[in-house]
Amino acid sequence: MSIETDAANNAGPQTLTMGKSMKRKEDPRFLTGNGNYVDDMRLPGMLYMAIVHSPYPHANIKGIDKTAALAMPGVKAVITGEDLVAASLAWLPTFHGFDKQMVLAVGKVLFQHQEVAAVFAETREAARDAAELVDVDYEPLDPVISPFDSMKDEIILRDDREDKTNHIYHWDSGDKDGTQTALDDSEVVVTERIYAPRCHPAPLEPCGCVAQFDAMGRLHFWVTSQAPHVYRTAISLVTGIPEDKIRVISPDIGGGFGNKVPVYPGYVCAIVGALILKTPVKWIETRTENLTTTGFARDYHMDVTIGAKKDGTVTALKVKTVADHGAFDAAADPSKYPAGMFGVVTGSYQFPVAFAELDAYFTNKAPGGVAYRCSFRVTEASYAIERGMDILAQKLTMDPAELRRKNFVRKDQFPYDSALGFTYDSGDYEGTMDKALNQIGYAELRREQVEKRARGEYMGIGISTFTEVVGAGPSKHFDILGIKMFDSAEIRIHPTGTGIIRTGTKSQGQGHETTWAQIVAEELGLDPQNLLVEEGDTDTAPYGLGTYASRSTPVAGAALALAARRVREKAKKVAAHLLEAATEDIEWVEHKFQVMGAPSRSVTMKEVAFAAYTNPGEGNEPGLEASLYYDPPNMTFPHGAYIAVVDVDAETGEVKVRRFLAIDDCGTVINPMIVEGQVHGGLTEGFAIAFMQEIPYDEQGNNMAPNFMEYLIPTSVEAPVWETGSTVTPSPHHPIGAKGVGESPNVGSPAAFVNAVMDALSPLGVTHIDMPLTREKVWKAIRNAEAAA
Ligand code: MCN
Ligand code: CUN
Repeated sequence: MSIETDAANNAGPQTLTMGKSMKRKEDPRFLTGNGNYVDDMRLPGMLYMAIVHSPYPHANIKGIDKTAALAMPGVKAVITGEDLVAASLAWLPTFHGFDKQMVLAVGKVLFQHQEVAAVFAETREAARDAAELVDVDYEPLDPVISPFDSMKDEIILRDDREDKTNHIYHWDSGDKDGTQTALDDSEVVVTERIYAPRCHPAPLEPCGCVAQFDAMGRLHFWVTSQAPHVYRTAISLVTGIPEDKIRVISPDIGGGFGNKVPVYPGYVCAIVGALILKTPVKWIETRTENLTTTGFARDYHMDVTIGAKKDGTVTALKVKTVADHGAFDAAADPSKYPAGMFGVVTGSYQFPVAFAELDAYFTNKAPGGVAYRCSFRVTEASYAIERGMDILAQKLTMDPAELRRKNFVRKDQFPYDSALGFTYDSGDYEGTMDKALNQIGYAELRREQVEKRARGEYMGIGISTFTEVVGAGPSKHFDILGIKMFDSAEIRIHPTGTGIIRTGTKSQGQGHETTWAQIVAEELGLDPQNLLVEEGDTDTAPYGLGTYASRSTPVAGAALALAARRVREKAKKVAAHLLEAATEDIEWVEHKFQVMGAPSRSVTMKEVAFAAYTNPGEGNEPGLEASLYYDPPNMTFPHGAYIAVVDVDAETGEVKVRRFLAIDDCGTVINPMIVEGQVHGGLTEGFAIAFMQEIPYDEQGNNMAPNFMEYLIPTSVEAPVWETGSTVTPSPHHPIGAKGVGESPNVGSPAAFVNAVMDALSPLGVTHIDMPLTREKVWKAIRNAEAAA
C-alpha cells in the first residue's frame, strides 16, 4: 500500500475519492483536542454515579446498610438490587437472548467486582467515597473458576434459572459420524488442546453515559455505544419508556474494539437515578471497572483434531470446544449464533468433512464473551485452524507453506461451500500467500534458519493464511434481540452541491467521516470535503445495527453506494430537463451527465443539485435526497497471508519479533491509508494477545489483571515494525466490491506469532504453548524440553 496523502489532498475533488489516501476529515478535531466525548458532557445540576462492587466471586448477600453512605455530604441516593426488583428493573436481557444479567446483585453475587449498589452524589469524588461506605454483609460461598469444574454441576451457580445446571448451551455444526469415520481412516492424525485465553478489548476511553430526562419526560442518553439504535430499542424494552421518548447519542468514542457493544448494568442504574432524582446523572467507568466487569473476550478451550494423508492432503477436521462464559452469558453474538461465526474454523482449506461442537458453561468470573476485534469468535476459530495446520506440518516434517498450498481452496472454486455451511464469496489464497512469501524472502529466511540451527540458535518463521467472515448479515440468518441485521444510509444533497450523509453505523476511530464521504463522492461526482458525515444520533440517523464485526463497509458501505445511485437516478431526470433531452438519452460518464453520443452536452452533479431546488423541470419532484436499507445477500470473506520472523533467546525465553509482514485482501479498497492504519492497530493488538495480555483468575476467583500494571497495553516501544501489502479480490455481491478489514489483523496475526515461536523451538520437540507467550512460559518450555531430551 502506498500512501500518497499529500499529493491526493492537494489535487481536485475526483482525485480524493475511491482508492485514494485522503487525509481523515475527523482528525483536525481530534488532533486539536476538540473531540467531544461522553465525559465532556456537563449539564446543569448533573449528579455523578459510582458503583459498589463485590470483593467476593461467589457469596450470599445477607444485607445492605446504606446509612453511612447516605449520611455523607452531597450524597443524594443509594440504590440496590432490591430497589430495582421493586421497579422490575433487576434484570437485563443479553443480546443473543440465551440469558439475562443482573443489573445490581439480588440475593447473591456471582463474580468478583459484580455491581451491588449505585450511589448518586454531587461530585464524582463524593460518589466514590460514599460507595466505600455502603456496608454489604456477605456470606462467602465456594467459587467455581474452571469450566471443567463447572461442568460437573457439583455447585450450581445460577438459582434464578429453571434448569439446575451450569451448562448454558450446546452448539454443533457439520457431520459428526462422517468426520469420525474419516479420522479413523486417516494415515496421520494430530490433536492438540489449544486455549484462547480470556483477554479484554480495553479501549483507552472506558465505558460511560449521561442520562437526562427533559421537561417533557423525554430521555436523552449520551453513551459510548457501538450500536445506538439497538440501545434505544433495548432501553425501551427494559424500562418500558416508549421509544419515541428516548434519544440515544453516541458522541466521539475513544476506541470500542467490541467492548462497547453490550448494554451494561451501569447504564440502567444511571437512567434509574436520573428518573428518581429528576436531574441528569453521569457515570464514567474507572479503568478497573472496565477490566473487571465489562465484556471480556475469548476464553475458549479448543480440542483440535486434523486428519491427513501422508502427502499432507487434509481429510477431516474435528474441533471440540469448552467455552467459559462467566456468571452471565452476555455474549453479543447474533441470536441464532451462540458460538458466533466459529463455523469458519475450516479456514482457507478444502476439508472434505468437518465437525465442530461447543459447550458453554457458567463460572464465577465476569460475564461477557463479546469480542475484541474479532468478528464473532472468528479469532478463536482462525487461531485454532492456523495453529492446527502448523502442528500437522511439524508432524509430517513438511514446510508449512507447502502444506497450506496443497490444501487451499483454489481461486476457481469460488463461490465455495465449506464443510461447515458457509459460502465463501471470493478469494485468492495461493496468490496472496505467494506475494507474502516473495516479499519477505521466504526461501532465504529458511536458509538462514538452517545455518542458525546448526549454531544452536532458535529462529522461527510463522505463517498464517486466514479467512475472515464479516458483514452480518443476511437478515434471514442474523438478528440481535430479534432485530434483523441490515444497515442503512441517507444522503441529502444541498442546492450548492454539498451534502450530508447519515448511516446506522457508528465510528469509534475507524474513519467513517472520511470513507463514507469518499464512497458517495465517487458515486455522485461531488467533492468529499463537502459531504458531511453524521452518525450516532438516533433522532437523525436512519435505523441501523451499528459498528462491530467489521460490518460497516460490507453493509452500511453498500447501503451508501446504492443510496447514492438512487440520488443519481433522480438527478438524471433533472439533468435531462437541463440538457433538453429524454431521460433515456442521458448517461453518466466520468462523473458527469451527458447526452448519449454528444459529449459536449453535459452537466455536473453540482449544476443538477442547484437545479433540483431552483428549476427541477416539469413533473420532476424537487429536492435531491435518498435513503436506503441494505440487506446483504451474503457475508464477505476477506483473507490474508501473514508471516512473522522471530528469534528466541534460549537462555531467557525472550522472543524478538524481527519482522512481520501482513498481506491483506479486503476487496476494493476505499482509502488505503485508513486500511493500513486499521491493519497496524489490529496487528499491534494481535501482538499483545500473543505475548502480553490475559485476564487470569486465581483459585479463589480473584481477577488478577484489574489494571494496566497487570493487563499490558502495547506501545510503539514493544510493537515490531509492521510491513504491509495487499491483494484485491473484490466481493462479487457488494456494490463496490469492498469487504471489511477492521478485524482481519487481529484474526490473522496471533497464530502467525505463535507459529513462529513454535517453529523456532521445534528442534526441541516443543509443539504448543498457550498464549500469552511470556518469557517465563517460553523459558519453562525450553527447560522442560531439555530435561526430557
Ligand atoms: N475500509 C476501506 N476499504 C475497505 C474496507 C474498509 O477503506 N475495503 C475502511 C472503512 O471504510 C472504515 C475502516 O476501513 O473507515 C474500517 O472498516 P470496516 O472493516 O468496515 O470496519 P468497521 O468500520 O465496521 O469497524 C469495526 C472494526 C471492529 S469490529 C473493531 S473491534 C475495531 C476496528 O474496526 N475497533 C476499532 N477498528 C478500530 N479502529 C479504531 N481506531 N478504534 C476501534 O475501536
Ligand atoms: Cu469483534 S470486536 Mo468489533 O466487533 O467491535
